[in-house]
Amino acid sequence: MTAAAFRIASICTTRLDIPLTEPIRMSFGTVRVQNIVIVRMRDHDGFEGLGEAPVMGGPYWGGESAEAVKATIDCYIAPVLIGTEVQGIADLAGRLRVLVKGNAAARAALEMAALDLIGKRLGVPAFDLLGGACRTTVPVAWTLSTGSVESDIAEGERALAQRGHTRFKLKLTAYNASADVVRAIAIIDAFRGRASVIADVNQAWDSVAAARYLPQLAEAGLEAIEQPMAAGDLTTIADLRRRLPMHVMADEAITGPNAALAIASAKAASCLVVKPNRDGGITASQAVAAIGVASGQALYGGTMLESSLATAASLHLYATLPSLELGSELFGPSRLVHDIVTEPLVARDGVLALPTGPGLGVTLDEDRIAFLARQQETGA
Ligand code: MUC
Ligand code: MG
Repeated sequence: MTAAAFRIASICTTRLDIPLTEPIRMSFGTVRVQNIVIVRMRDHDGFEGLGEAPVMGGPYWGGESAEAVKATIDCYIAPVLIGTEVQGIADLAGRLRVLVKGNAAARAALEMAALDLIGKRLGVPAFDLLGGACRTTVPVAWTLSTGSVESDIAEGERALAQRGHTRFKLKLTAYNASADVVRAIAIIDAFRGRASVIADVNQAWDSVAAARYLPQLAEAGLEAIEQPMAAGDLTTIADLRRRLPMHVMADEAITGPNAALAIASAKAASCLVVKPNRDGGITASQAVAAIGVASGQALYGGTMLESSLATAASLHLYATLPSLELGSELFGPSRLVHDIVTEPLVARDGVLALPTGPGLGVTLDEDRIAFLARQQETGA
């Protein structure tokens, strides 16, 4: 039995729906309510590890929904895991990959709970279990998607002044690429010299739109374009990337290390978005990051609009990566009306500070969770 080993006594899941302070308009739809599934994993010594699967409103960004995450864990994974001994997160992640196909968010939440539990058992922060911290703070980009240039720029000024963000992420739409480009260039110009701008199309452009508009955005000084075309199209974007003086980031195209390897081989990106919720867990994201570094790509710490619980887990991972050239976008806790921990992780001076307590280093706000669960039940 390794020092990290423990025996699972119980696994319980709770689904919470948390409104956003402002809707986020993305090419696949507008997210107004975040669904999260909280996982509580307990061992026989009374320790409890916490995990979270965030799903933005439903199976619209990726293929999972909160209902599916909860059902997969409750009906298909927990009954198999309860009573068994876990040697560590690599052991658990490997068993989960064999046990179920897909279901990356569900697997990531369980692995996160095990990481938190092991850290609490050993009295060490998660980053120490992941190889040690290379940085104690992680930069955070702020997402601008208010629906108009004027309000985007106004919100960007507030984010810069109040929280020190020096990178903005724009969400582009599916239906009006030319107007999006005008909006992006206006925002790039408004913050030139004070903040950089990246833009995420979430797969919505075809090869003609990409060929027409990406050079214009590069010329205007966009720092990076994220997933402009369909996840499966590596050849078109590889051809474009060679001629673009800006980062091309892969996000939805990455479903784990194998996909990261295919992207690296095709030279279809110059930056990989690291995202445990998408990759099936932190150990899978560590492999994605290693492939990115080995293939000379930059790294960016992605988000799925997590509460401070899963934000903490991503923060521990991103702090241990050997490089993180474009920082992260861990802004979820600032965008949810309610958080579920006692001390929310909110950026100050444009960065998030790494929690240093055992495990993930955050404590659930049980009263807040009970309030949200009651509100959900009564619809009040
Ligand atoms: C993504 O990068 O596609 C979640 C929030 C946000 O700003 O972007 C999405 C994820
Ligand atoms: Mg993205």
